[in-house]
Amino acid sequence: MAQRSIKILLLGDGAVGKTSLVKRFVEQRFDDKYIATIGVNVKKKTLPDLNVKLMLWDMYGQKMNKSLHSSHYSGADGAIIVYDLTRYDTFLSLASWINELFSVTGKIPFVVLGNKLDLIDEYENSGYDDFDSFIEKEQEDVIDFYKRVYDELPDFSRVSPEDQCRWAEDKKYEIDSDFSYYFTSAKTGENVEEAFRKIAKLVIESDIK
Ligand code: G3D
Ligand code: MG
Repeated sequence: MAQRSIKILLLGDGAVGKTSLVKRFVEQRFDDKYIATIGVNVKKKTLPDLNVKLMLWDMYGQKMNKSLHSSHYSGADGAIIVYDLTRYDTFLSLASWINELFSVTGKIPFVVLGNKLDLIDEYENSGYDDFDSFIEKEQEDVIDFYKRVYDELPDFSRVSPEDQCRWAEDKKYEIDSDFSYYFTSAKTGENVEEAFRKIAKLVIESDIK
């Protein structure tokens, strides 16, 4: 079968780590020099076992440039929507990124990444004593987010909010559904490969349906 080319958008507020995640996944490295992405930068990576070539569209992450964004959305097969675990405002932006995306593409598969997992240990201003309590709070927020998205976008996923909530109790770092969620670090590489492969699989599965 011919290799399928899949267009994946990287979305999320500025400096959450979109460019770093792509670099980690495609080039297996991490630079801590911050070069703001201008417009869009497309990187490719083939996953031979899945017989796909991922076209990763790394978008400039400021919301002021909505029309610029939207012009790149069309034809997208899936999205990776990133927030920064150390900046709550970037988490609150998730819903608007999804709404903006879906207004152009309709409902397409996506994964949500809470990035900079490596910083959580050192995160001084969180108000939480330790990593576990931070993660617990983060999970509650994620569950709220899922519920909100479900209210706004009924029928999107076959997985019920109750199933998502079970995840909170299990304290896993991933929800295995159309709504996949990972905590990642572009710096250490934790969960990066998993997240990019997941979106590829979700797109392939959504084709078969
Ligand atoms: P963006 O493309 O979403 O705008 P970038 O974000 O990938 O350019 O990253 C913004 C900043 O966050 C950069 O740091 C980058 O090194 C850092 N960063 C990205 N991912 C991670 C991560 O997983 N862990 C840590 N610790 N830092 C990360 P600077 O300091 O150059 O602004
Ligand atoms: Mg960037």
